[in-house]
Amino acid sequence: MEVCVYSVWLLVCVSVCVRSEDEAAQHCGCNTLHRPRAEEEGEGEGEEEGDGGRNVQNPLYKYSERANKESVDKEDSLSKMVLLPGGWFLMGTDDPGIPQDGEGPQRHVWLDPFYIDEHEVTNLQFQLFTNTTHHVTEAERFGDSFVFEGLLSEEVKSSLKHAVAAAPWWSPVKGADWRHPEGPDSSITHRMDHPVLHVSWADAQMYCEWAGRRLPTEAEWEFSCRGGLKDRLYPWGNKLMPREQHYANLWQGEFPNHNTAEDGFAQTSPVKKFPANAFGLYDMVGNVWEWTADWWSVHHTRDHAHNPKGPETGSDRVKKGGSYMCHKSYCYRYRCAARSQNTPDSSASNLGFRCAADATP
Ligand SMILES: [Ca+2]
Ligand SMILES: [Ca+2]
Repeated sequence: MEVCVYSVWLLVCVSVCVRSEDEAAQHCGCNTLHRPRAEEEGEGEGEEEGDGGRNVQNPLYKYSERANKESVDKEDSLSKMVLLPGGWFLMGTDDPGIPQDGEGPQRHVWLDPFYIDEHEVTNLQFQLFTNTTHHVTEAERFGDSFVFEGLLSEEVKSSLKHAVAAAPWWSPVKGADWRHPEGPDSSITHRMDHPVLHVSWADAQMYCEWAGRRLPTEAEWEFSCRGGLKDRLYPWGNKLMPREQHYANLWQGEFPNHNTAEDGFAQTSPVKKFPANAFGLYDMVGNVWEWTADWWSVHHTRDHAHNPKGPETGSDRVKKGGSYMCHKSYCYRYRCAARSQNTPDSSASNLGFRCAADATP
């Protein structure tokens, strides 16, 4: 039984699904965070959508074109990339932790060789991008973004009028953006090596384009996560904590009220703080969720697929890997087969990205 409740916060209309206890155990609420669609606000008529959902009227893309013409020495600032061989691999699972997310069925997928960033894009890297291109993120343009309430100062908390019904740990916070992850009174000064937050899908796409890269497809991301292992839960195997060691920045304790931070971090961690997988990739699960290029669908077949790119169109984009907010009791999504979604203009304090690139020109 699922009952949907709609609450309005300023111009933000958030759909929140109140579920049975078992279903609630699988929802951290972060896939329900979205901004009002154009038709909800009666705006946006005549916008051109094309090129895989890229809005060609969006001024953000003009920044990118300009940036690409500029001679900027950015190579040193970009993430090191790992060349992966591709080939056949098993995507998804026949033993889904969260069946309604479309984790199954398990299917044979072929990938051509590709490159992928060894870690999530950091604040320092994103800062060079914005300094060079003067890119303004969607959160900055909208003037707010979603923040996990447990991270907010008392002052910001006292200014909140509404939390998200049934997921009260999420609040749209005015002035929250990638430079101010917990609202106007916060900063990233001491977190330049942490993953950038509050970036929308378009922001992520723009960064990767500026870097001469692109977002990974969901299949590429999952291949990367698996690190060459077959049918395992995590990038390192099936046991969450081999030798009692933490392999990812997740949530320990009782969600959402008590994070013991046993792994050393109550919120994001600097990239590369936890062990790499066998491909040399860091934080594939945990730390922050990562946008992928694909539109969201929960319907898959067992048909063999070559370089799948997801549905032609959709309303949400796929994100992978879970975040520092994930706990088995609430968001068992820190597995390679796990997946979730957000509308492309969503941004939040646990969502980032990394880039990929073709191996052949
Ligand atoms: Ca943690
Ligand atoms: Ca991650």
